[in-house]
Amino acid sequence: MTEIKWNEFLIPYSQAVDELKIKFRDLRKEFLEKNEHSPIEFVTGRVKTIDSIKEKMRRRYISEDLLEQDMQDIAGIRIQCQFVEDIYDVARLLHIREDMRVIEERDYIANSKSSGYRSYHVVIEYPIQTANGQKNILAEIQIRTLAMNFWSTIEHSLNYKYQGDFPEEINERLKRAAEASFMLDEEMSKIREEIQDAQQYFTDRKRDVNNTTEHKDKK
Ligand code: 0O2
Ligand code: 0O2
Repeated sequence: MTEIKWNEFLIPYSQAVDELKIKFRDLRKEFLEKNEHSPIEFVTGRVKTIDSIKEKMRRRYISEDLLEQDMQDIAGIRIQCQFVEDIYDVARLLHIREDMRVIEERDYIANSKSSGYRSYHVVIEYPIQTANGQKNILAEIQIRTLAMNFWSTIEHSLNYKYQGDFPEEINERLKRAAEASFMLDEEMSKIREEIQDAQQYFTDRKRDVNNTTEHKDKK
């Protein structure tokens, strides 16, 4: 077996992350332009580092031959939403798109992980136009609320420190924090309409102020 030329191997993944970030950020702009609530709040993305790919290959017994099909998150996109309901709206939007194909979904909101982790994962097949023609790659889209993201970012950094082997007390506190964050999401969902009305009011006022300033400047 020939050694993988990593930099070359990662080119289509990097292109996919760049393209998908632009597409999802544009989708948000489209909602705002139309004066509608955007289910997308923030979009980030990354290509897994070579070290992290190699570590996961060892941990999951993935051979080089099966890397492209068995490691679904070499290209990773993260979409943050205000409300839990938005997550399912984003998932629906992914299904109707013609520039990607949903091939797998994992609902860690309905079935949270034992760590307390909540998020909705969608694996897509995405075509990339390369110098040698089209190449279909897999990408993982993690859709979560701001509260879920807060919890998982903190837990992720603690994981680095403890390598997953948390002291019991921290483990318990993390689980309680996950519950608290879930309750926060539930409470926010209950007053969602009220919040969205307030946000609409705020946007309209900002627009009015901008229009008045523009009008004055023209005079
Ligand atoms: P971590 O792990 O959070 O410490 P730009 O497009 O210029 O605004 P840029 O520099 O390309 O931004 O980075 P962007 O879009 O902010 O994306 C990098 C971020 O991707 C990471 O920040 C994470 O927030 C996110 N990310 C990290 N790991 C994953 C993952 O496994 N899956 C997905 N879908 N997203 C991930 P950090 O600080 O690099 O990483
Ligand atoms: P990173 O550092 O985020 O890039 P596996 O990794 O084997 O457990 P699998 O089957 O590849 O899982 O996919 P899964 O479980 O749908 O998604 C794995 C990714 O989800 C992880 O990527 C994390 O980004 C995130 N994730 C899953 N469980 C947890 C958790 O308990 N806490 C946090 N903070 N994130 C989690 P990686 O590969 O771990 O790497």
